Amino acid sequence: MFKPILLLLSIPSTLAAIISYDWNIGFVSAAPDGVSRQVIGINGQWPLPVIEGTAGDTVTINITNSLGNQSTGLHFHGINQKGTPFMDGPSAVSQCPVPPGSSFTYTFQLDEPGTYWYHSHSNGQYPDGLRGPLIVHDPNDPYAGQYDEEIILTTSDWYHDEVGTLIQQLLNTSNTGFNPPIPDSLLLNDTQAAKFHFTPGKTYKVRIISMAAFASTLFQFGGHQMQIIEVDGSYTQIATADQIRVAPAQRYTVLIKALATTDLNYAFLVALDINRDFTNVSASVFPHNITGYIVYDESKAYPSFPVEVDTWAPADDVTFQSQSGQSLLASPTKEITLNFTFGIDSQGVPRSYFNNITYVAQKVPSLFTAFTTGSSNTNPLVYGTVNPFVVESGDIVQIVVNNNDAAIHPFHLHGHQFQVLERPASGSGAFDGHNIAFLGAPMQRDTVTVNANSYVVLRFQANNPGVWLFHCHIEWHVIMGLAATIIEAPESLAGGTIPSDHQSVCNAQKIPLAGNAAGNTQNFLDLAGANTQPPNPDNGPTFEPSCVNSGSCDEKRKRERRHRRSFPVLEAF
Ligand SMILES: *[C@@H]1O[C@H](CO)[C@@H](O)[C@H](O)[C@H]1NC(C)=O
Ligand SMILES: *[C@@H]1O[C@H](CO)[C@@H](O)[C@H](O)[C@H]1NC(C)=O
Ligand SMILES: *[C@@H]1O[C@H](CO)[C@@H](O)[C@H](O)[C@H]1NC(C)=O
Ligand SMILES: *[C@@H]1O[C@H](CO)[C@@H](O)[C@H](O)[C@H]1NC(C)=O
Ligand SMILES: *[C@@H]1O[C@H](CO)[C@@H](O)[C@H](O)[C@H]1NC(C)=O
Ligand SMILES: *[C@@H]1O[C@H](CO)[C@@H](O)[C@H](O)[C@H]1NC(C)=O
Ligand SMILES: *[C@@H]1O[C@H](CO)[C@@H](O)[C@H](O)[C@H]1NC(C)=O
Ligand SMILES: *[C@@H]1O[C@H](CO)[C@@H](O)[C@H](O)[C@H]1NC(C)=O
Ligand SMILES: [Cu+2]
Repeated sequence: MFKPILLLLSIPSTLAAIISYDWNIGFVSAAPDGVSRQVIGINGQWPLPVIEGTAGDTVTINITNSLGNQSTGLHFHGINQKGTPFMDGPSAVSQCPVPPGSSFTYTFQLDEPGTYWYHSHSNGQYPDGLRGPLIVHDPNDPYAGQYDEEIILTTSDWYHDEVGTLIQQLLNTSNTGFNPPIPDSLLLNDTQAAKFHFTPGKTYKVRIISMAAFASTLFQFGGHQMQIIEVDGSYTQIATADQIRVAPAQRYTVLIKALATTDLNYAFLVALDINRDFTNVSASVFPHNITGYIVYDESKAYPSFPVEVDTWAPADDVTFQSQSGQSLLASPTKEITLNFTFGIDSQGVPRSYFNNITYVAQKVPSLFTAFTTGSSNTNPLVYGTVNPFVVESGDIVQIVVNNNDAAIHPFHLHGHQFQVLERPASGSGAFDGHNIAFLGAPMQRDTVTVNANSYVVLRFQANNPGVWLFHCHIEWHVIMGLAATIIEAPESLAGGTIPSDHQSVCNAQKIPLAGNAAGNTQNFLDLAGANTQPPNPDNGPTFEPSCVNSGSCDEKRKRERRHRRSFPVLEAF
């Protein structure tokens, strides 16, 4: 039904293909857990199609926004977008949101083999269903011959309310406990009845993808072990595990060997982990479990008891060794420390902060600011309140996240697979700056969890010019502002050309394409008019045509806010 059109290019030395998709994005009704609701579908279908190709292929996706009342956009999570930073997808970072009625074409190369996914990166939209798998096959697979078949298994928390409603509860002045919306259920492959059919003697390569908005999922297969071979698009040396914990946006590819006989069928348990901190057993709550089955013989009974797990002690990914053998990157030439906290802002709204700054989307998408502010683009000031960090080409960048919250959070960097150097236990406090020794080849991935009241140390080499978000992948925390912006090699971004599709969708909404964060093309250091407060109310993905007509949503919202208030407003906008 979703068969991509394959056009083989006659390039002599390679067999790279162009894989084209034509996607009409619109609401459809679905009931994956028995409760019917409106979800965001593609070409009238949900669950969504798989994007699939081989490393080196080019993907082109023409999306048409038929949602009617929401803007949209797509991000291809884990794809590095080398040379195409304007195809990364986050609204206000590398593009303007695509308004209802508009089309937009994404074209990019599948640069590295592995297990990825795509999702909306526009105003917290993906929990309404706009997310699906993205698989890049490997002609030079180091594990070729060690498995017989491949299976995708997605996992996701699920809500019965739409994102817009959940955002109103989240960003509510009465939400002083910073409570995220709690999921209503858990889905496996967008159903609650996932089954593997195994044949004795075969080995299965299972690509586990978390498309969750909030909660991690814990996996244990009855009677079968997992051999982990890939995390987030980076091969690992084989790591054997009975349990894994898959945080939102993470992927684990595991080999599972079928047993020798068809005597029994087996269950596997997937538990939604909404723990504030899963290492604290007394705080353990698993409100949603799903039992799936490994079926050898349909005519035989399924196990009558679900897998019982007394203790979750999932594999520690920091102990994995990268299969690439790439040793620890040399001492950092650029260090970025991000202290993460929650707090109430001057309007009484709960927010999340890096170094006391909550991310505020700007008028001009940050990448276009880098393109159009000449040599001033090396000055973080021109980007506005987006937590900008400028790194130079070739820098060895070390990012430290100090998590001052009593829960685990998954952090994701666009544009790179970073090395994970150190992630101590909960309660370890802030990183003290010591030199890090690492034996062998550190694991690389694109989304890493940080334990409660603890830290993580990451490293990557600045070899991919672009503007890349670094953010918590709990979607609710992104909405609360937990994001920073890496401005990578700005000197090679200056003068960059904004593709015509981008120009059209920005122009259609009167969003400026050039200048600093405020759209000032004369004086790049004059930030007057830049957004300094997050939108309040935050209407999430809702398209606001009135903003377009008045030229600026920000101006319109300010007016509304002033009218609503019956007391003097002291903060300066
Ligand atoms: C994308 O799809 C829309 C709607 O079908 C169509 O009007 C438009 O021409 C397509 N764009 C490209 C580049 O194919
Ligand atoms: C999950 O869905 C994918 C298609 O998205 C399918 O290929 C796969 O077989 C399904 N996995 C299971 C375990 O049913
Ligand atoms: C904000 O929270 C209050 C108290 O819990 C509730 O009455 C109100 O409906 C909430 N507002 C929204 C928009 O959800
Ligand atoms: C563990 O969780 C319980 C229940 O939420 C809480 O009372 C206790 O303080 C927590 N312990 C630690 C060490 O965080
Ligand atoms: C889910 O599974 C875990 C592990 O076996 C168990 O502790 C928990 O009670 C289960 N929760 C529910 C609601 O069944
Ligand atoms: C982050 O927190 C640590 C520990 O409290 C502190 O030493 C450091 O100065 C803070 N860094 C920033 C950028 O705020
Ligand atoms: C952040 O805010 C806290 C509390 O208001 C203050 O103690 C701290 O100095 C601030 N840190 C920075 C880096 O501004
Ligand atoms: C947008 O339209 C869909 C489909 O009719 C509806 O379910 C949803 O509630 C609407 N959203 C908003 C914010 O109006
Ligand atoms: Cu978070």
